[in-house]
Amino acid sequence: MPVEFVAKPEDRFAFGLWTVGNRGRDPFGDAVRPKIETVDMIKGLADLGVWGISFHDDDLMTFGAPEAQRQAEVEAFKKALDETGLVCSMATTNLFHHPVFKDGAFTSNDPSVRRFAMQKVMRNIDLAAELGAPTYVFWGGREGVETAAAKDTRDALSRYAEALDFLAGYVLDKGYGMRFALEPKPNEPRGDIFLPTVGHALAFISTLEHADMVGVNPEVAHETMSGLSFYQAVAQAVWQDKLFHIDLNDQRIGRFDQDFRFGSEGIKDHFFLVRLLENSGYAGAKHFDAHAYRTEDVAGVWDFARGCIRNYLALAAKAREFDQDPRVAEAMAYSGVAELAEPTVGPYSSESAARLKAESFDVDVLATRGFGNEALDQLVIDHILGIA
Ligand code: GCO
Ligand code: MN
Ligand code: MN
Repeated sequence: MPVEFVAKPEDRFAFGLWTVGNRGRDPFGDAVRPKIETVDMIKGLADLGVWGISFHDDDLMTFGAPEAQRQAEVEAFKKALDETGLVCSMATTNLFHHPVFKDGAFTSNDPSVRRFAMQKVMRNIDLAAELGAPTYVFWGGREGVETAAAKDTRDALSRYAEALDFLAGYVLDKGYGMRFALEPKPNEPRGDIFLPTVGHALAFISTLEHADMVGVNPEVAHETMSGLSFYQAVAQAVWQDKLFHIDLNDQRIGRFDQDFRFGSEGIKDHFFLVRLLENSGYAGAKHFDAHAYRTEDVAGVWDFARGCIRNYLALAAKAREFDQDPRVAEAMAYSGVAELAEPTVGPYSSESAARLKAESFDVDVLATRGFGNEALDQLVIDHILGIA
């Protein structure tokens, strides 16, 4: 009998309008399934116990349409939120689809394109504030190059920082109270994208004028495309109090951006990720930025959405079981997990430096210690496989 998992609004699951709305277009082929109306998407997600919905300006309002039509589209969205109790958990700007952004948005070589991009963001920030979105995401899909001859990366990063400083200034000036989250990605659609990894983004954020209101929105697929550990990226973001949002999906190393159903590929990595999110006190949206396989019809889209939630909840249950298993506690003690939480020498003082210099170590004895990581990791596998 399959185990039932029921999502509750407190779980803070969220989806982007463009995720369940994905119609299966890829660079080689056209849409394979019909459009699901925004209102139907919101109702369908509410039925699955989802808490939040996110959008790009152009998902919600037709780009370039008359203001009256755009207003009507927003009103229909608001009504669907009211009727279902879903919240707007994040908003973002489409700075990648229109040909005007082919050379970038904040980092286009054309200053008029840069100003247009910033105006587009400001207008959508106004709407995001009206809808109560706590987080505004910046994914710079077109901020990059195919040839390094085309841009001086130092200038591009200066323009990127200028845009974010200006937009943060706008949010503060208006008293909106939302925070920014930068979403790194190494490539696709550009050959090289600026701020390719979580590490690059964290370093960049520290240079910003309003660094305290800017964090990261790491995505499983993007770190994995770089061959990096998503878990390590998220853990460092948590450690630096910079995990403002997260894009959950799945991905195989070395492939194109697959945006697979959460937990469908890297089950062990996802076990550690979910355990980290659950144990770290992360209270933001658990936002699925993924889409159904291109083979699917509309029924398959809902199978996909259910699968994302089911896999998260199942891994959270596994993580709890793991943390409650006395054999795990014993194996962790043997491995010295808690010893790493003890300070090594404490803060510097001339006395403590002298004490450390005088300490003697029997390195040959120290070198004989086994850390028991094989046994500990096998318990992880046993729990994941349900044979613990
Ligand atoms: C991608 C990105 C996008 C962004 C979205 C919100 O690789 O396509 O993940 O889906 O998350 O544009 O910024
Ligand atoms: Mn994303
Ligand atoms: Mn992606």
